[in-house]
Amino acid sequence: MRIEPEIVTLGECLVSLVAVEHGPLAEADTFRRHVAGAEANVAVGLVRLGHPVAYIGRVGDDGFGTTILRRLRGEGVDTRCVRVEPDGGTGIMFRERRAVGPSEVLYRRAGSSGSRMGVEDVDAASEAGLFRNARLLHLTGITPALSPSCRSAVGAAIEQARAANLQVSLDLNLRRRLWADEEARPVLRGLVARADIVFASVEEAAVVAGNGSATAMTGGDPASRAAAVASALLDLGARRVALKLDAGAAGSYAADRPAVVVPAVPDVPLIDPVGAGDAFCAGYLAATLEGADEAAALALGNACGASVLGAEGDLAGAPSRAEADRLRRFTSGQSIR
Ligand code: KDG
Repeated sequence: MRIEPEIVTLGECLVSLVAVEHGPLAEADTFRRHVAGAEANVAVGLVRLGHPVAYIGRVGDDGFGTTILRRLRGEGVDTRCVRVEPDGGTGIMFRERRAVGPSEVLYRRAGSSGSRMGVEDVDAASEAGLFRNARLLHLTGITPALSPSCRSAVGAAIEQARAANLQVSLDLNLRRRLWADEEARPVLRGLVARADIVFASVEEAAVVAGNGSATAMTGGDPASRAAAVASALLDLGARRVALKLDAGAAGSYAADRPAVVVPAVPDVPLIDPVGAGDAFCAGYLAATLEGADEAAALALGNACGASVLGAEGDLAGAPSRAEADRLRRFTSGQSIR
């Protein structure tokens, strides 16, 4: 018997080849294969926490597409609306690992099957009944950056979600290797205006919020900067805003009344930070769907993010429910602002 999805998401799932050794990409000669893609990471994170997810997208009819499908299905993600393109190719990314500073990413995804998703994929998902009993549509700012057809697919998914009374969550996930801030800003602002829950780092939120909040980025403590950009996103039309402070290292912030700050899980060994933001979204969304308040949702998000930091790969460290609940105990010291 098929379990109906509670969450629907769409995007490009890629194979990520992650350097085994730390150092610059130019020196990397051995890579390990992982499944990646922000929405897929959130999907796996939610399923591991006990919330059924359906994924909409495309992969090529090649070995990497098979890897992705096996992984998603093995995790229990509903892939009935993932199309395998006979004439396509699965997107690939290469990722170096740095002990210090940000890691470089090399995309090989232009024209990939994932980037050829379009409105017809969303229509097919609707006809398959994916939206009928779901509660939430999760989107990221990566998908509209991939191609005009992907951008239209995101718009169509929001329309389907609205018609079926789903909430919409959006992680800004600004990817500067895919588009310039000037192109991204109006598109992401339009999506923020239609979202119920918006996730972002403070820096991404400032870019999307526009000039006014650039000033807010220069002064004050992290929570005041978070408050400034969160209020800009709320003004754009978002109903709830959850921010990662210092990429999650300083915890997270929700623009509630009053606002809530929950510190990060302390002393987490940093093996691989990529995917931690997606795990944060999964934890926050799971808790929210369970009726938790903002502080509890941030705490579960922080716990899931911390778990991903400790494992190589974009989704490998996403915790089970029991693991997340254990970690959550270390992140409950909330402060109210
Ligand atoms: O959030 C992690 C993602 O960035 C990663 O899994 C790959 O989706 C990805 C991207 O486009 O960079």
